[in-house]
Amino acid sequence: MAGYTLYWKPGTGSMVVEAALRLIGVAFDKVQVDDTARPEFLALNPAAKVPVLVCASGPVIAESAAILMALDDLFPETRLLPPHGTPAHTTAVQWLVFMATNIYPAARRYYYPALHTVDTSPEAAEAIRQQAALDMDLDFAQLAAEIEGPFLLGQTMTIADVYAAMLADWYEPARQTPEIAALVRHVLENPAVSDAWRHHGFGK
Ligand SMILES: N[C@@H](CCC(=O)N[C@@H](CS)C(=O)NCC(=O)O)C(=O)O
Repeated sequence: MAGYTLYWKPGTGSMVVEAALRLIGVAFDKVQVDDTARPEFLALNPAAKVPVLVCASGPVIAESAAILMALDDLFPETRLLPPHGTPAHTTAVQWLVFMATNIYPAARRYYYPALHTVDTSPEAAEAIRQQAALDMDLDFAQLAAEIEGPFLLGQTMTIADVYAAMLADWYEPARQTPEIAALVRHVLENPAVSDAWRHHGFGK
């Protein structure tokens, strides 16, 4: 058994965690979760969501941004994020949290609007979906305006760039933004990232 086990599902946010593990180059096992409501999986994450990373040393970590920050702490030499204590580190963490708490949930409302209202009418679901699109338009515009180019923080890719590319793959209008399109192109030039991208069925 490897030191890390990634619980994953195609097309989901586990992609960025797989990319991080591949960038680090550490051995890891993969467990595909077909049903997040199964008791064995709920014991790992009662929120019934992937990704989850189980570390052989003990910790079980849920929440994509938390997993990435934990991996950065464990393997600082990989530079998933800029060095601790630098302004660049703080900025990268800010973007990670911004994306995880704003864009990721908006994408969920966009694709699964009926799960986000007690009103069962098609009109209610459509209203949720339209608002989610407006929210993502604003959030991606904010992100695009801050991209130094080609990556968020300039010439060096961080895991926040991979996160941004993942979210953009879920929302076509984001990919029309030239700054984001360029970021995605550059992110995918990294073989570790493009392997995780393909394995998760992104880019379709
Ligand atoms: N805040 C969580 C969100 C995770 C999330 O929403 N995961 C979705 C897939 S993208 C999920 O597992 N949904 C339940 C399912 O697919 O059964 C994170 O950042 O990890």
